[in-house]
Amino acid sequence: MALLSFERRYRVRGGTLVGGSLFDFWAGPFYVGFFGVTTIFFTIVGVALIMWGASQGGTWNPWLINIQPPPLKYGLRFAPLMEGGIWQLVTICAIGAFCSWALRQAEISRKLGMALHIPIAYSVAIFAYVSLVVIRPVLLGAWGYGFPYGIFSHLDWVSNTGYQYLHFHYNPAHMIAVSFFFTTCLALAMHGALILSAVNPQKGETVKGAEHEDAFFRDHIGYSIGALGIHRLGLFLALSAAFWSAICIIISGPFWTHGWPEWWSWWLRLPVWN
Ligand code: UQ2
Repeated sequence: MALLSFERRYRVRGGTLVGGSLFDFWAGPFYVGFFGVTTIFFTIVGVALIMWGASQGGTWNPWLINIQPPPLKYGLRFAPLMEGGIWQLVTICAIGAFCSWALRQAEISRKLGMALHIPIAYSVAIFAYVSLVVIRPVLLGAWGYGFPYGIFSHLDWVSNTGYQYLHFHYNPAHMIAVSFFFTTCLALAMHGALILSAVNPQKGETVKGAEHEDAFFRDHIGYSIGALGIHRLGLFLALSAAFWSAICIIISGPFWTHGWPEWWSWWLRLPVWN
């Protein structure tokens, strides 16, 4: 069946959260919807602002373009455009575009009668971004604590911010986040390898099913989490990685101002050592 004639069965009306049937149509393969319009709007305005900021920055070298947040002295107020105001507007556009994208996912899910796992998962990524450019700057009292929009400049920001806490890898929430990132890789590597080994056989071999997949892990480690379970685990691991990343930077400054290695002195002070 041609892709589009197959898709047509799923091009159902309704499920919109805003705008009723006004934007309930497709542009080629893409569902539009109210939030498709707002996504395009915020993206075009945001990219135009970045281009404008870049044009004032003295370089078009893509590695070096840098849109900086305002100096700390502006606190949580609007700054002049050339002193971080562009960064503030770009941040508003980015959050507008990301939230529009999540709400468009929600409309498509509703339209198809599906649950909201995808928009909820994507929202955790938005939360991680918002922690860096809104939550932590607000808790610290200045937009200047946000990270700059530029390839090298944001790397410099991450390095400098890490060194402000002497050794960021001692941050316990950072440790949890890193562990979740690695475990996500482990789980996806196991899952990808298992599925390919079963359903993409060599010539002459037959495709295997769930029984083989379960049997492999029962034989190997005495336990199979199951076809549904591995996807629940994968989503949990990936969302946990993003969530603890957000936590590890929000607590750095607003809730802990010393070096992170020092945080562990509670361990040395445990009365059990007396
Ligand atoms: C599994 C299963 C799958 C899988 C994988 C497993 C049939 C097709 C990868 C094995 C996964 C286990 C035992 C969990 C590992 C735990 C961590 C924290 C990485 O059993 O069911 O479905 O893809």
